[in-house]
Amino acid sequence: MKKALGIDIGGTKILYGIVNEQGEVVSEIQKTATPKTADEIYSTLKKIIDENYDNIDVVGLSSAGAVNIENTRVLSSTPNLPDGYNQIDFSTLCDKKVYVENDANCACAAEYKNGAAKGFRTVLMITIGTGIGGGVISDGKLFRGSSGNALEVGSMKIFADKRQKCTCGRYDCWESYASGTGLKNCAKIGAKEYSEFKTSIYKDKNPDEITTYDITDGLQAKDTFSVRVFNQWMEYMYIGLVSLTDIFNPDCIVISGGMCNFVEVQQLEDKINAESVVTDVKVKRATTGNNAGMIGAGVLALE
Ligand code: BMX
Repeated sequence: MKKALGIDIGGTKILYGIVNEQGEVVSEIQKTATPKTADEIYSTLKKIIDENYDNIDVVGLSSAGAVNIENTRVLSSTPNLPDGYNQIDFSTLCDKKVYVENDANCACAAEYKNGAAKGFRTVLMITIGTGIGGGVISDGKLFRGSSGNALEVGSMKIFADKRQKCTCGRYDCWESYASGTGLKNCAKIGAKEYSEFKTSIYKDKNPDEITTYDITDGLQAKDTFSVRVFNQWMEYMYIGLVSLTDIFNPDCIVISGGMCNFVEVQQLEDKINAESVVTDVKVKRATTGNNAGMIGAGVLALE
């Protein structure tokens, strides 16, 4: 069976391991801090590939950002990625095939091949972290769109009246309401609008300084302000997901990413099935966890 070196380039760490065609990790998983410059990222990747070269057939890279149709470059130039990152031609890293794919598309492939969506046919995967990414597998194939950037769902507009500026510079992107960053934004607005703030454990905090973690901690502490903020956030999550369900008609939706443990999966499933045109969709939490990008990149590179 052929093997890929799967590498997940994250904002803080680069995670890597060898993956087979079944999406199983067949080596030790290793990690190293993500360097701050594009040049250093390139040389770190080169070193990792050189060390594993003799044991692999191909290399798969997972990265946040839009990827070109040839799967050789990351085109986005959002503040999350260092200057020059979008100039890197990853195919020059070695003489074996090097395939780069968006992190959410990789997570979708990983969940389909060997995770929560194994056995389903049409899978919508949403990853909720700093931003929101998405991927769709339709009849076993990743849906890529005309230029390879389908399912950049974090950029989907959910209001038309320019209520909130997104980190990308545009207005009212879904991720500015329903990501980890979105939860912080919901808290900031809620502190001004909800009477519960006056009795909240955070009442003395500057609303601009309430963090995502404050709200998730507040939930555990049953702080009524945090609960209301969280419910509003879940509502934003839901309105995006119900529309995506109507568009893609998935039989399974997988929720992954750093925020997935806080999402009420059963509640989402019940609401989506009650209100979308499509019925009988299963909503599941991802099972490949932090390894999703690495596994998915490997699996896709081997296809
Ligand atoms: C953003 C976008 C997507 C990515 C998603 C989740 C960039 C840099 N990122 O919408 O490509 O899939 O965030 O990324 O353009 P995460 O880093 O929040 O997991």
